[in-house]
Amino acid sequence: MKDKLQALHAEAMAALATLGNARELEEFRVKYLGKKSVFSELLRGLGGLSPEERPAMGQAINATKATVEEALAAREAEILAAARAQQLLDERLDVTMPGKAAPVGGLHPLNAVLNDLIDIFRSMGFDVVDGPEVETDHYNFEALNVPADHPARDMQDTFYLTDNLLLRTQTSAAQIRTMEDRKPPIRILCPGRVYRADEVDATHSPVFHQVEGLVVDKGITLCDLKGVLEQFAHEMYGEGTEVRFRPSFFPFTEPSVEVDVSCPECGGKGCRVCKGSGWIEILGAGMVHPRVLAGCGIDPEEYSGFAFGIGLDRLTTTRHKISDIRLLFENDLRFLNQF
Ligand code: 2U9
Repeated sequence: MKDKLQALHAEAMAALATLGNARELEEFRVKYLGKKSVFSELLRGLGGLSPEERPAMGQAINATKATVEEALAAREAEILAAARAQQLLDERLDVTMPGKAAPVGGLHPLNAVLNDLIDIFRSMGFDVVDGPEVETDHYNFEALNVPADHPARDMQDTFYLTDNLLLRTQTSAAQIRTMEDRKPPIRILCPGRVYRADEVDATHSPVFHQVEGLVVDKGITLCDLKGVLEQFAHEMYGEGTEVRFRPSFFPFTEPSVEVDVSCPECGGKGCRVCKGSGWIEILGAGMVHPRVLAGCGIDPEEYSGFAFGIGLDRLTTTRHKISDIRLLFENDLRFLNQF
């Protein structure tokens, strides 16, 4: 029995060294240390020994079993430690590695130019107001002193939805609404999308963008208009920019002007951008027609105002030397990624 015990001990220790995972450990435990294990079988065999031999043999079996149990616990700890080390290796995170850059969207060039424009006018005390794109004939034309026979009112030039509803052709309607709602002093900027039934080409789109401004207060004169628009031109195109005002005509302003700046490309010498003239037109403006003020319940004897309109699309194409206005509306990432 002693030999058998020794052989079993050697066998168990050799088997232990080959164990590699939790399943093999469990199989070992059942085979050598469980109720039906080889050691239990030996203990059961004690009955066949003489009463003198029995205690020493029993002790020897239990002692051997205890060494195997200890060795098993040690092996189990080793395997666990190895598994943990492997896991740590597998899950290692190198925090010094460069991260994966998430692509970040940018501003559309129209919005970037609009933001600059808004910043400039905000610094002069203007509020930004919004209005509906579907307007009534009254707000889009009638209230702006646009006569019934004006070409803009023609079906050919305006998108009518019904006899009375249309897609706004200018953002002025939002300003009429503001004048009806607020008492002067009024200093507002109205950026927005407008519509005209134009044929599409490199310089025309049926959908385009305007930024209109309006100032109404006591004692507003053409001098105020000139001062504000000169300040705008200098901030937009640089201090040295020259500004000139040419007489013009709009039904909603009297007198009316068109405003040119010295060509930002050639400084006024003449180039392709200014078509050799040295000037580029940037906006139209004028003193709000007394009939427009009166129509909104503002007494033209007491108050006066000036208004201006800027074509945002043309401002953006000249600033970035974009040759075709259609590029602003196609959302082609190859184009947009350049800004
Ligand atoms: C009110 C009264 C008057 C707005 C004005 C212009 C002149 C003008 C054009 C610029 C380029 C339109 O987009 S464009 O084609 N606009 O020349 N706009 S005065 O006048 C107003 C606005 C509101 C109540």
